[in-house]
Amino acid sequence: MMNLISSKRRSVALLLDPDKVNDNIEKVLENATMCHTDYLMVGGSLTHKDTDELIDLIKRHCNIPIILFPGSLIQLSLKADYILYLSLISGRNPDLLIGNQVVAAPLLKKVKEKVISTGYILVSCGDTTSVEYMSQTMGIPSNKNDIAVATALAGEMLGLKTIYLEAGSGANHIIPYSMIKAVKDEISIPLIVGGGIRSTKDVETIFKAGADMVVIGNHCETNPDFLTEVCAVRDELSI
Ligand code: 1GP
Repeated sequence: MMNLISSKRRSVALLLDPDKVNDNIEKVLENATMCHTDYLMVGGSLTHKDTDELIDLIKRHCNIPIILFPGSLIQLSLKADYILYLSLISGRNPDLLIGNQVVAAPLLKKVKEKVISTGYILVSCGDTTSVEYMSQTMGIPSNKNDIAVATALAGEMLGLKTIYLEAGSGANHIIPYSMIKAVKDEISIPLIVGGGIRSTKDVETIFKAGADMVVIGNHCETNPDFLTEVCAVRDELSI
């Protein structure tokens, strides 16, 4: 299971927010399958729709593994193939650092093998994002690589299994190359990066900086071909 996010092979995850899923979903899944999308992530900052329902629907239409990316406790589902057990280690909101994890632990115990403990690190990349506002935490300034590195290292030494650098959905710009690289150079666990990705150049930058997995959300909703282009970049860089 731990090779889900392997440092040996780059991967692409398409983020599906249950609130934003519409009649197009079958087409989206067909396209995701065609371009060999590695994972589908399910979750969002303010989602209130039934996560189980979306996961069932996805499973009826494709075989891409599903990673739950819960924005809150009400999004918990045991039906996903993997569950990101997120601790918002860039923030100082105790509920998101450990409180919610305690509430969820007895339930998740049943599916321990699916759980991936994740150091979730917000980085401020422009205007305040939904995740910053909803979490009531500030992201790390995008020019403070030393803080990002120290935070990621703390996460690794606390025993977390992966680090997720998050600019926030719709961020004005991606997390800078130098920050991703600085973090990657210091940690030995896999690195996920997402938020504000709008071009293949962004994807290339993030992969070249050392990300093991990129997560794309918003931009695929308006530009369905984008996912194919992102997967092509992954493939080119993997040659
Ligand atoms: C996943 O929050 C991101 O890390 C998704 O961001 O919607 O901007 O791609 P976008």
